[in-house]
This record gives sequence, structure tokens and C-alpha cells, in this order.
Amino acid sequence: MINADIIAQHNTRAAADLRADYDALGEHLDRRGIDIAQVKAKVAKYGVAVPSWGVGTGGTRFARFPGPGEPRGIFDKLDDCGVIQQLTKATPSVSLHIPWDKAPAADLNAKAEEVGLTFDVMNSNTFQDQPDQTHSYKFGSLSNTDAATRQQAVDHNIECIELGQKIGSKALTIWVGDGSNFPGQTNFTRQFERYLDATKLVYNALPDDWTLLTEHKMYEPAFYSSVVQDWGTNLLIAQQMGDKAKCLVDLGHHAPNVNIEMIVARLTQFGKLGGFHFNDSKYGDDDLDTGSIDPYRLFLVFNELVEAEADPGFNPMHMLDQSHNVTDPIESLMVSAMEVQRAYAQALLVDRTALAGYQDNNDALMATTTLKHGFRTDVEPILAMARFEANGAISPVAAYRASQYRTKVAQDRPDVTSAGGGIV
Ligand SMILES: [Mn+2]
Repeated sequence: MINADIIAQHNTRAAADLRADYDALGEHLDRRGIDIAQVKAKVAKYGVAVPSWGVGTGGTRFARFPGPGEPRGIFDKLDDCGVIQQLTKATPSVSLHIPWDKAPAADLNAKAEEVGLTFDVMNSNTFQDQPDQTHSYKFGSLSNTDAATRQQAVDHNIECIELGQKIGSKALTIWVGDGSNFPGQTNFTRQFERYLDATKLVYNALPDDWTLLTEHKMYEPAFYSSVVQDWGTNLLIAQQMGDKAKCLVDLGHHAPNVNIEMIVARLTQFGKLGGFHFNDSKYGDDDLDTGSIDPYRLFLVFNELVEAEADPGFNPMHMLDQSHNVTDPIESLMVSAMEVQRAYAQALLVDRTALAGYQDNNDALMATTTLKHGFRTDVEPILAMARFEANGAISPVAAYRASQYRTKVAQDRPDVTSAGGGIV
């Protein structure tokens, strides 16, 4: 963890400027009929989960270029996630990936408490083979033509639920790489039937207070067809499973230019939006840092989420899911968490009464201008003040660099040449 004195010194130098910026923004928002303290209170309560695999350097199918001080296992990863939360106060939980993060529940709980974190959604892994595994997933997992292979995948998912129950998790996310690479290789219908039958066995093992999240992705690793390729298929799965099953939307898992915010609205309308994987993309499942390419799209997604917030039962799970190839993963995850918070804060500023009026009167120009007014407002003082008041850092990246955390952990953690990239 970072020495609290470093954060305090850093904040002391920046506090006066922050106060002035915050007060100025407060006056501006007051003229718009918005109470800055209310927005700040909502932002302060907002949290996005960090994926355990995100703190290691990612890679592409061509190469991976690890940085210094890479985490050696789940306990190093939890240290790094603890730092992200300590500085940003925006990432109170971690999402584990099994078997990469498999460890005794008592040890996981003790470490999480030590670094001030809780555990979010569990993630299963049936898209690669493990050394001790009986059946291969080369030709699929939950939809494999071989019953024993499907059962192995079902058992693994149930094992994830059982570990999750011991560490306070309340949800399981399933993403499978199942599909085909050649036209004719599989029968679409029979393959999906096998997937549904196997997934139902996992669903039936779900505790009453748990949610099953299924994640769609258009292509990769299968390049001709994917069993769970789009939100329509995902919705069918959630409907077939039952009330505890919902859809997870990964922002990078759609064709370019697809209107994701409308998918969010559709799934929300029918009570089937279960959660998000935030990241950004230019071409495909690029897993770039959230908000780095198209922050307006992120804002439009949050506009739908804020619209739905009025329903107290609406509580989708929010998680980052990205791969860091050229940056320090801790820095990328901190910035990304703040980008998610920023989009949320901007969406909170939208005058929804005015917007509804323009929509009803078909005033397209004023409707879109009203929406954009939220996006154009620089809400950084709100985010920084929320961090400051929670004993986080006013400028997390600057405080992190001043702490030399990476240099210090690199002394204990030997260089590694390869590790699971975990790009899902
Ligand atoms: Mn994902």
C-alpha cells in the first residue's frame, strides 16, 4: 500500500486550488438548478470493480511485453488492487478469475480485509485448458459435442460459485469462446441447445441470492460463428434460464458503430441488464482503457443508466475489463475508474425534465443539446473532492508516481516473461 503521508502531502499542496475550482463549479451548477453536493454524494458512493487480471500487463496474440514488478499471483494482484482503491476510492471490489486466482477462501478473505477490498463477480474459465484437466476445450466447453466435456465445464462453473459463496460474491459471469471457424463445422441449433442445457445445470446450482451473468461477444477466438455472439442470443439465454439470469454487456464485444446505449435501454426495459465490462475500442474487442477513444459513448451509456436509476430494483454490476499493453496497469485502471465516474457524474447533470419535454415535442436540436450540456461540463472538481474527502488522492496518478510503488514492488517481484493475458 502507499504510505498515507505521501498522499497527505500531495493533497495538502493541491487542496486550495481544488477548493477554488469546486466552489466555482458549484456556483455554475447552482445557476443550472443543480446542487453540487448531491452530485458529489452520488459520485462518492459509486464504485466500479477491478478485474484481478487487469493489474498484470496484457498482450496481443503477437506478443506480451511485461513491465517491472508484475504481480506473481492473486495476493500480489490484491495488493495492486488495494493501491488503486486507496488512491481513487472508486474501486472497492475485485472480480476474480478462476482458476487463475484460485486460493483458499480464508486466505483470500484475510488479504482482502488487509488491503480494504471486497470480492465482486466470480468469473469462470472454460476458454483454455488447464494442465490437470481431463477433457480439452479445443472444440468448445458448455456446447461441446462430448457430454463429459460439457459436464467438466458445468462442474468448473459450480466450483466458482462454491468459492464465491465463501468470499462474499453474489454473481457468476460466464463467457465461453465456443463457436466454429468454418461454415458447416457445427450445427448452429444443436450447438446452442447443448449450451442451453449445460448452462441450465449451472443456473440450477445458483444460490437464491445470486445472479448468473452471461456475456456475449461477436467473434474471437472462434472466427466464423460464436455461440453467444450478440445481445439477442444473450437475452434468449437469460430468458430461458430464469429470473436470476441476466445479460452482461462488454462495451468491446459488438460490431463497430453498434448503438450500445440502445442495447442498454432495451435490456433495462425488460429487466435483463445484469452488468457491464467497461473498456474502449476503435475496431473490435480492443480492450483499450475506458473512455480513451470515445468518452461520449461512455457518457451515453451512463445517460441510460441514470435514466433507469429511478427504479430501486435496478442495480447492474459495474466492472472494468481491459488489457494494458503499453502502460502501468495500476495507472490505467485508476484513470479508467475515474473515467467511469466522470461519465456517471456528467449523466447526473442532464436536465431530465427538460429533455423529456423536448423529446415529446420532437425538438431534436434542443434535446441533443440538453444531453450534451451534461457531457460538456468539466466535473473533475467533483470527482477530486469526493476522493479528497474519502482520504484518497486528489490526483491519483501523481501521488502514485511520487510513491514509487512500482519500483518498490519490483524489488520483491522477479521479472516474468509470460502470464495469462485474460483478454475476455
Ligand atoms: Mn468482458
